[in-house]
Amino acid sequence: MKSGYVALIGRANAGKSTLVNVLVGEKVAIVSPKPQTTRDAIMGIITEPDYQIVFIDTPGIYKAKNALSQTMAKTTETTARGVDLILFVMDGHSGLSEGDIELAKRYSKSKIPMIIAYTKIDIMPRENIPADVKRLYEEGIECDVYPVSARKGINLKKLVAAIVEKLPEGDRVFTDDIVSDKSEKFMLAEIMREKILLKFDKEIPHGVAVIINTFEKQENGVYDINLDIICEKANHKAILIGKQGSALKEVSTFARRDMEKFLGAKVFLTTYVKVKEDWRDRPSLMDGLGYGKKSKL
Ligand SMILES: Nc1nc2c(ncn2[C@@H]2O[C@H](COP(=O)(O)OP(=O)(O)O)[C@@H](O)[C@H]2O)c(=O)[nH]1
Ligand SMILES: [Mg+2]
Repeated sequence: MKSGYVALIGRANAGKSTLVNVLVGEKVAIVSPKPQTTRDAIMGIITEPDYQIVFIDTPGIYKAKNALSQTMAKTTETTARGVDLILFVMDGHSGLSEGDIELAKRYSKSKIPMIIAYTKIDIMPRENIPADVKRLYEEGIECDVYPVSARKGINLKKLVAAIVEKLPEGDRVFTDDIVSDKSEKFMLAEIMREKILLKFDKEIPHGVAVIINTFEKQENGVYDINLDIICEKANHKAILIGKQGSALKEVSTFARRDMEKFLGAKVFLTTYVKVKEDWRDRPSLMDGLGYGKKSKL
């Protein structure tokens, strides 16, 4: 039996969370076209008779601008140190950046084995692939590169086989019915945050945190969910709510539908928008919103 931890490392927006969700076959991490969608290290687990892979999706690598993104960058670094394999995710569609190369070089020199998933090949000319692979080798990054598409499911079996081959022999860490280390409550808050990321632009979604106040199954089988959307500024609150509540109603409807899919039951959802001035720069507030040091791996 092979078993081990695999950290997904790479630029924000490279496609790490999408890849983990597809490999695990269930949504364990939210996805959006905006960078910094993932804030925590999230585990996604595949268990088969002869192997168990515990993926750890990280927030990714980028310049930290505030206390929240500093914590996120640290989460990525700490996660990468304690694993059996690094799965470096590169966005083939947007092309190799100097930052990608520098980072990949650094990780390839560490003692932990590394594999590169070169993703999004469904939306790029295939003839660009060999040039990028050549460039990586020329830069001295001599690990296996797997061109894949998470969205179209291209080459994923080969990628998984390569991962399993590099994992150590060992017993499974998790029982075989578990796909994630996160609670239902965490996923519900994340689903709300995903819908906000998809609808709103710029700083608004990045300044949002979601707190689940109530999560209860009623006797009729319907889940009663009550949550707060915390934003940083009064004018953000106005935008989040929209004209006569239209914006909030729209994102709440999308969130409720996804929550129902996730829970397999009807949901009665109530949402409130509250302001906590500049919470991303205030570590004491971050603790309360679940992004403090205590809540890290
Ligand atoms: N076409 C295509 N888009 C992808 C693929 N993987 C991810 N994306 C998109 O890339 C964006 C960022 O993905 P995400 O998984 O959140 O990236 P992360 O920041 O690295 O976790 C999202 O809009 C995804 O839908 C892929 O294989 N093909
Ligand atoms: Mg992500």
